[in-house]
Amino acid sequence: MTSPYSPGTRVWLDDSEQGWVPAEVSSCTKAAADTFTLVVKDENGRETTHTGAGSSLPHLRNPPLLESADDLATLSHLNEPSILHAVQTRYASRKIYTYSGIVLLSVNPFEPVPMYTPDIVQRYRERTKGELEPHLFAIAEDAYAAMTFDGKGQTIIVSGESGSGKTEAAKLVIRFIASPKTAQMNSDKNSFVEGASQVEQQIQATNPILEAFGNAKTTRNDNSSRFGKYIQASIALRSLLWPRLTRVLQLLFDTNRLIVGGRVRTYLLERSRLSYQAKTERNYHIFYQLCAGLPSERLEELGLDTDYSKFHYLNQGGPSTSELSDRDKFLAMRDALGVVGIDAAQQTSIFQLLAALLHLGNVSVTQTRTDAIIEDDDASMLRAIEFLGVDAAEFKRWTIKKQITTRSDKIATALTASQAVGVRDSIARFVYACLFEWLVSAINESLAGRYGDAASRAETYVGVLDIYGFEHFDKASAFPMQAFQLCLLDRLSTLSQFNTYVFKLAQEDYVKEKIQWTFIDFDDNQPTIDLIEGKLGILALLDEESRLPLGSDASLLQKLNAQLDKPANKAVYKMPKFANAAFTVAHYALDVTYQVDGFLEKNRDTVPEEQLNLLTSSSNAFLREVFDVALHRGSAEAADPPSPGGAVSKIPDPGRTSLVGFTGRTASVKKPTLGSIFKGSLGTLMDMLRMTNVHYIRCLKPNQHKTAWEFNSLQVLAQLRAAGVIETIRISTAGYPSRWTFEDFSRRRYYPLINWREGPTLLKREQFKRICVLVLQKTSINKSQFEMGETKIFLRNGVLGTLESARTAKLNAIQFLQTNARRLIA
Ligand code: AD9
Ligand code: MG
Repeated sequence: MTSPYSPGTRVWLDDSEQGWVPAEVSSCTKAAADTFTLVVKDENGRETTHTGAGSSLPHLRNPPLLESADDLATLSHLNEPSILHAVQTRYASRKIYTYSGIVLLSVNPFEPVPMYTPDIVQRYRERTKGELEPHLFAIAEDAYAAMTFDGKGQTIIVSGESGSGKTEAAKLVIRFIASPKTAQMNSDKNSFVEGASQVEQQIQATNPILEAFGNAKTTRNDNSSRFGKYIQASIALRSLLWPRLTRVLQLLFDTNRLIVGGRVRTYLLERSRLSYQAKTERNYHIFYQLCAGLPSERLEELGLDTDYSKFHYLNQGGPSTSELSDRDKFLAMRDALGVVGIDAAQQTSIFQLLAALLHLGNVSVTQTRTDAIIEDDDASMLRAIEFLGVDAAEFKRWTIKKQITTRSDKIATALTASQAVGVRDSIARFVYACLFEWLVSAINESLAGRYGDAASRAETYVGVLDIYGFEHFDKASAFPMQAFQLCLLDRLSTLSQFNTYVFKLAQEDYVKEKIQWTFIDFDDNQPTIDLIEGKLGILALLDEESRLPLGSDASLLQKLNAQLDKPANKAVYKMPKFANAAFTVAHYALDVTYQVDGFLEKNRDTVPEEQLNLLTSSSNAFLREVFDVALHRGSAEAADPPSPGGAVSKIPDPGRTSLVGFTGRTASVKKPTLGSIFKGSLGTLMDMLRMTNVHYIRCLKPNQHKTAWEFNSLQVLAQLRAAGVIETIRISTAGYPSRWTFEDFSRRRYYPLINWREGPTLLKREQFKRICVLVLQKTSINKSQFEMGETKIFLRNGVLGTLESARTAKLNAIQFLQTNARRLIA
């Protein structure tokens, strides 16, 4: 065996600080059969000796020309150091985007970059992906083109850890799609595109609203999304019967992209933040915006103050980012509310409700020796109940007492102060979650659009999925938000490999067709998915325990261990070594330890029945409407998803299970727990993703301090690994993305490529394979680029393009001949 390591060969050496450093081979000697001894000199002239075989020797480095390739899939040496190096070199020259096969990698610049100006938008319109520098606009355009081509819905999945740039990317994609062809995309991120149609403006207005109510400052990100979001722009096609023709027509005649509506779906808003924030974090932006932005007389009416530190729900965390930006954001947010049709009166009601929650958090609960007490004249309580429109005595009663129903009687027993605070906070969280639902619903009503003449057109959509990021270094995860995100990633990684052409079935096809093939192992996440979502999986057990009156975290853990700690789950489920109230799940990205402490409480997260009755019969008409929308959204949508018709109505609705998760007055309906909402949302979301073409944007966070243009190799490497980037490229370059039966390939498609004298005159079944070979010879396709199976021909990436060009050229030539021949005869 010859060595690929001749003197002068460029290689990578392991380095504990940078991951790898470049080096050059000085000499290579054969030690044994396949074993070589290399002497290698690094950049600083330091020599080291390495003996080994195959992959235990240093990784090969790519030729300089390829080192910062646009597309990692084109690297001739596809190894971790080369991939990392390419991304790093590009980032150093201010190129934040890199293709990685079908995935776009995006490294956060942490400062504004001039890459999204109107002329750049126009430049990426109607260009195919490889034509220009990698960009998220190219992915958006690719999705748009795919949609107009076959009418199928498209989803762009944006993923990455917290603060990596998902939300910014999602916003830019939506802005690209929802702006007119001649858009003047404003460089100010928060203003609308000039010349955008009403519905385009409405789609863009969803951002400042949802960010105000659903984003907050965290340690990782000053504007961290605390909910998952799928936003779609519905686009009218002229005709679905002739999709190709439509594309041509649109290129020729259409000056406007026919955005006819849109829709937002949200997932699992983090509710605990409403009543508790860590020292360095904040509550939802909206509260600070309100205090900074409302005129002083309105503040006074609502009992608010620019000094928000008076409020318990706002003073546990860190300071406001800056009052100025909160005020500006408030104004932008209020304009946006107007754009989606939430009028001044409704805005006033929303602000009043938010004020009510702040006062609620200040209700002081004390305790006698055993029982909780709230003073009758507690000023905060009086304000809160006034705004909430509920009776003071009743409200107080059911905050400090709980009702127990026995067989014959109802008895009210006293709560402790901390239990009463728990009730108080649960009300605040519940009302806020309902308000968020109401907002989403109001937004969707306005986005459902007034179709006008577009109603008669077939319709499809491009959607963007922006999920909350987890932190790679957080090994202990919070339930349910981060668990949801991780489970989604588990599912997506399976889906992405599914989409990377070579998945299990494909490999089985190779075997069936008896082609030369070494099986490629890839992490199959099914065991983890089953562990969590299976019939007797974690979520099912959690739900069962939550429904037991005497259920507890400890007995939940016992059940989990009894059920799941078995040899079959060895790789995915672990009990902690020490007597810790926790369990560990091996997710795709990383192993996460879940502390069971408070699991049940979080899963139930319910407001006492008596408080619910009180709130839902409030004298505040707006609040009643909020509950009505939020509490009935689940059942209403299950019956008839209010989608804007056409192709969209066939899509299962992942928002069907209401976030609030309570079906209101129908007593017979079980209150869904967070776990079951979680499972439902995940399932329907996956169903929808499967029905669409999926495109991927993977965001990377280059450092933990949010410093512009600082690249920490080890941190990026960890993210590339967790995201399966390397794995995905490896699989996609190893496989055969196109496969045809001999008959389809020869008779149906490429017969014109062979000379009629060479080809058999009669196309018999046994001759199809021979024609395939002739076609490939004729077009000089290298032997390494295809494989012949028993009934099918398998082609490597790119071969089909060559064949198609050859075919078009041949057909044109034939047509030319025919035309001239006719002319001659005539
Ligand atoms: V989280 O999971 O919601 O906590 P994201 O969404 O991944 O997170 P986000 O998009 O909010 O991160 O980006 C974090 C910050 O990075 C932004 O507030 C910007 O300051 C910065 N950022 C992200 N993308 C870009 C960009 N394309 N250009 C300039 C950017 N700055
Ligand atoms: Mg975000």
